Amino acid sequence: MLYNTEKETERVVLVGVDTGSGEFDTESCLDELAELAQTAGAEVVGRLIQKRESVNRASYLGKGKTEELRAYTEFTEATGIICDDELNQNQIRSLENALNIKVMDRTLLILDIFAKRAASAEGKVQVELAQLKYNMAHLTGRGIEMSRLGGGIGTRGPGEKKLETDRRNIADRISDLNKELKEIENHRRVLREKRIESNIPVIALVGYTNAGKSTLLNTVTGADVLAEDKLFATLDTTTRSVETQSGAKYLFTDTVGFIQKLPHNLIKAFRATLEEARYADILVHVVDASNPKRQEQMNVVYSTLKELGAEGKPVLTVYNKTDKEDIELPLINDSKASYTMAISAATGKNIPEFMEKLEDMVRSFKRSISVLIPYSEGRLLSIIHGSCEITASETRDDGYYFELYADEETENRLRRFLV
Ligand SMILES: Nc1nc2c(ncn2[C@@H]2O[C@H](COP(=O)(O)OP(=O)(O)OP(=O)(O)O)[C@@H](O)[C@H]2O)c(=O)[nH]1
Ligand SMILES: [Mg+2]
Repeated sequence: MLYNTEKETERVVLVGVDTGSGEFDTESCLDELAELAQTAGAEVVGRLIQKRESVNRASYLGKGKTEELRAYTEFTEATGIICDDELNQNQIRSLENALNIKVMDRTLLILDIFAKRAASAEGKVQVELAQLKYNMAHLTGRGIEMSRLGGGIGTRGPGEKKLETDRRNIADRISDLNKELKEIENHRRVLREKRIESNIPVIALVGYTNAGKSTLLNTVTGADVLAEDKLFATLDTTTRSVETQSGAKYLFTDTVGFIQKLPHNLIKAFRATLEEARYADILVHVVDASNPKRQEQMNVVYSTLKELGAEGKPVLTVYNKTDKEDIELPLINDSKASYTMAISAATGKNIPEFMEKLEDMVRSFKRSISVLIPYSEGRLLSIIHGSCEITASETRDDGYYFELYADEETENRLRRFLV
């Protein structure tokens, strides 16, 4: 079989159905789809929206609209279309037959971007698994060969490798990948347990894609995580430790951004990565305040957190990018958060206040106590240094004196020495 190795830019028409429901209006869904398409390397040459009560189960669009789309794709010399909703097999086939060009959907596009960006072994396994499951569910035999192997977007496996297309081999590969993923998850669990044992508070940065999570991580920790004006710049979790001005230690974890209609297979495949938020002590919800759809994006973040079982954690919401001029005011308090504030990760505006607020929140699960540890109990010092925030210390005749913030468990262990 011949493969097209030339890197021709795919020219795509974006297609949506406006049913009048959903968090976002259809135009802004397509705006986002356009960004996704550009991120994947395609050129958007037009868009078409059909208003109808519901999506057509058999053909996505109605008959007349499909005909209009055919004329439009010819006129714009499009090489493909991207539909805003995940298409079923029948819809793909029916559109392909009518249009004779490549038919893609939002899910495929996101998978393609993820495939391009996956860098770690874990990320690659997760993406390939999600892609193969997508292929299994959507295309059988002819479908894959006919429509997907022509080069361009929507065809890439992780690291530019060719995706398995034979149905039987796909099943084998999926089972291998699942095993690999199990091992990776175990490894991650061990790391997580170590972290919990160390008793250092874990802060997870969550938020819509492109909100500025990685920029905030870099600003706060001096890390060097890729931050880009692209959707899904971050695919792997990065954890960095930070020491605050007052000497408290925290672990900051950057995570994959959320997006509306995040493909379910991807959520499943990326569960281990996304789940980091579940094990955090505090969630920092980073919002792009300059985005006109910020409220809708916040809602998506909360519903995704719910799906991941990470709801109910203490949340600190930060309206980011407030250095920009076109911010719509007022920035209302996020009712789901314990506290809301405005910052700029890029310029550093309000970052010291942000760190102070975090410290307050961490301390609010800890109590301030004073202890006098006799010299004979020196082994307790490692517990104190490891898991408490020390605000004052002194060497006295009868032992070591500390004023500190301790969690309940540590307080119980130190109970005998309270002063
Ligand atoms: N003006 C301004 N731009 C910012 C600020 N914070 C981040 N950005 C820009 O916003 C874009 C996205 O930032 P990232 O830090 O990559 O966003 P992210 O949330 O990690 O995005 P993903 O990893 O793609 O989910 C980059 O171009 C940043 O330079 C800010 O405070 N002000
Ligand atoms: Mg990022």
